Amino acid sequence: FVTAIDHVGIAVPDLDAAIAFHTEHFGLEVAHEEVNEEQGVRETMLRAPGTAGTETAIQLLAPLRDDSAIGKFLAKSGPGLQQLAYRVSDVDAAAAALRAQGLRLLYDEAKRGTSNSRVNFVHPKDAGGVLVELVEPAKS
Ligand code: V0V
Repeated sequence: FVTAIDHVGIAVPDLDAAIAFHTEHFGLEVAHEEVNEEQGVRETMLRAPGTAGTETAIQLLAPLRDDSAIGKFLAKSGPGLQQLAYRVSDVDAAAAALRAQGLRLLYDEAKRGTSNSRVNFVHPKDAGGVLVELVEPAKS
């Protein structure tokens, strides 16, 4: 049910500094920015030039609050890779299939993700130490 690697998420303490780093050193381009209050993040999607929203993105995640998922991650692990996100066509079906295989999903119901996507997560302890996000993009 995975159709693509949607994005890789990096926890950063300073979003503007991280955007500058990835654009200046690697030539990535800012594709999207938003604040997700529920998740406690300010986030930016970066893409390689010319990939027009189809290729894997880099998601920079800065905390709005110390007690958010990213705030806690930064306090414990410091800046760095925080999540791997798989694109799926139906997040509810994907979550149900993985639950049936014995993996723990973080949410009973999918929550709102970037650009009105619907998201859920596999607990990192059930996925080889990697926080795996499942992303169902908004229907265009
Ligand atoms: C925690 N652990 C991780 C981890 N976060 N391991 C790998 N990758 C991560 N990102 C480890 C942690 O070191 C502990 O290991 C263990 O998991 C349990 O940690 P915990 O202290 O019990 O739990 P917390 O409070 O650190 O929470 C971890 C979880 C939390 C994964 C439950 O971060 C969460 O709810 N994440 C989902 C939401 C999220 O990440 N939102 C921000 C992005 P030891 O010490 O026991 O060995 S929002 C987003 O991606 C959006 C909007 C989008 O893409 O659209």
